[in-house]
Amino acid sequence: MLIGKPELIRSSEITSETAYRNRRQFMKKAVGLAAFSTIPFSPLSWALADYDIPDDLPRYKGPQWLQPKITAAIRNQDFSSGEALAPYYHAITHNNFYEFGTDKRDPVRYAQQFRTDPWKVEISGEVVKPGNYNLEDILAPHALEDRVYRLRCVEAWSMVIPWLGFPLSELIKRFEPTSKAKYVLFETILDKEQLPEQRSSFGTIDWPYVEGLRIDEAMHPLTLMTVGMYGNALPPQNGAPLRLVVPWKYGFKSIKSVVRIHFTETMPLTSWNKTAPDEYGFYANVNPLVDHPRWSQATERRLPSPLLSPNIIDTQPFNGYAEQVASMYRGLDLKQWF
Ligand SMILES: Nc1nc2c(c(=O)[nH]1)N[C@H]1C(S)=C(S)[C@@H](COP(=O)(O)O)O[C@H]1N2
Ligand SMILES: [Mo]
Repeated sequence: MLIGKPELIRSSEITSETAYRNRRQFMKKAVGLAAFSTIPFSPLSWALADYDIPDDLPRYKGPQWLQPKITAAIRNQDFSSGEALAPYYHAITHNNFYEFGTDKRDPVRYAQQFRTDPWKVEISGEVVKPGNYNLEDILAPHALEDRVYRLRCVEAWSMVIPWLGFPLSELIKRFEPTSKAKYVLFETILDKEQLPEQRSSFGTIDWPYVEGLRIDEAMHPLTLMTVGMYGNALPPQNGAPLRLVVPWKYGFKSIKSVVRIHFTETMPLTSWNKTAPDEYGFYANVNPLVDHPRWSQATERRLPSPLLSPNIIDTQPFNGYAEQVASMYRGLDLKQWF
């Protein structure tokens, strides 16, 4: 079981500039070695957790009020697989955020002026305490954790990313869902002025982007609400200022720039499921045995993956999190409920 008593270390103690510089040489070696290492909690994974962010790349600071939270973030060593992290450059320049365009480079190109503060989040539906809250107030009681997760896109590429966030379950409990709250729906901001693709008349998605989880999935300790990555605030292209991360599901479930969390009794219609129901299911659990109608899901390209010598690895059931999550789907036909 991965979810145990976490070994708590202040994230800031090991992500400072000087630490980064001192360890840079050692890290380079460690990154090379780690590709061949499968030992989960070895000293290697410790070294890898020190994020290699080249000086010429932006670090997203986020609003002033978020800084103390980021600095105080605790590194949760239980969520470190020993796999090489995606270089920061890849994580912030190879994105799916269709509101900014469908090309992988569109989000980094067009999202830089996106306004992420002030930001409101509406909590609605089957909860005792609905309301329209400032993000700062939503986050106030939650300490941030630094967790490394695999992100597996339905397009068969993947990255390993260190997130800064807190369990969604902690947030949900505060708003007291009623007994009718069987599903949770998440909605991305709708803003034609700022999001070019929402103005386009031949887009594929019916905006706003919506996603959903069953309440037990939403309450699962792996399900993370994130506000940062690589020890910094979330870049706009990665879903600033508030983004869901559900590591055992295809990436499209990890909805970005969330403005609404809504509790319902019935299974919500979600964006990709509405767009192409034969290709994208509600559950979208990573499953190497159920192929996409147009391509295999048995393997994935782990980024970075050079075109001429692609880094192809086997896809794992539930993206490698089966031990923690498979029991939620006992009795469910995963071929039918893909
Ligand atoms: N609002 C919104 N959220 C989204 C998407 C999107 O287009 N719009 N794309 C999804 C898909 S398909 C993936 S793979 C991940 C990509 O996250 P990344 O760009 O941080 O790697 O975001 C998901 N969240
Ligand atoms: Mo994706």
